[in-house]
Amino acid sequence: MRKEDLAVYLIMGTQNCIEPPLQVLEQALQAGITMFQLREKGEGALTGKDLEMFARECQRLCKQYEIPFIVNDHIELALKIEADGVHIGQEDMELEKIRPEFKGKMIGVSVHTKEELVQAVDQGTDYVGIGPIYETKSKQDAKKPAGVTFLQEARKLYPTLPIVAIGGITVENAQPLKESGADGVAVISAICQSEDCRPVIGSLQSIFKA
Ligand code: TZP
Ligand code: MG
Repeated sequence: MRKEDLAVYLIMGTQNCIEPPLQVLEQALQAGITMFQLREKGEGALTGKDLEMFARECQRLCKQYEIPFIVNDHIELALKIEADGVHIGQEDMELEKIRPEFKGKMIGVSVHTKEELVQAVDQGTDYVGIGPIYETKSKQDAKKPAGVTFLQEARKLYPTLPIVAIGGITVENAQPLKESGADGVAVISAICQSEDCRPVIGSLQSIFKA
């Protein structure tokens, strides 16, 4: 994968948005997000055919703007609709097991410890997500905010690994993440809960695309 794709990585599910989700996604694509992950989770989350239909709509928009379309957790769905990749956590399927089905596609893994990081890299992850860096309201079972220490450590260990920082990231607190070695930031609320996501995306871009 291209590390540049991680610069401004939008994660979104229908439950995250204050405006209609497809409208949020299209506006974010227009404003210049570099990657998109559909993360449909929690109370009222779409399932089955409804989820598939929504995923296909998101995918169609991402194709139109030539942005990678990643599916969180739903491995079967990602395969069925031929998404550009999947993102998995430590509780999900093991990377090694799914790699054969995702040859030539992206697999991203969330890691919180050095052991998890080393394992993900050894198993051939395309990128890792590190966080939560700051306090987040968007993930119910989020771990305690970890700050930048582990991010810095990960960058030292793997100078060329694509790394995206996640958790409570806003325009105001993003700069230290660049300095700590992140290739980009993955955000939910900074975009989905904003009245106008365009200036947010513009500012994040100017930090990470520079
Ligand atoms: N994983 C770690 S924190 C988080 C996820 C999915 C939520 C990030 O959302 P926000 O609103 O950008 O803090
Ligand atoms: Mg998961």
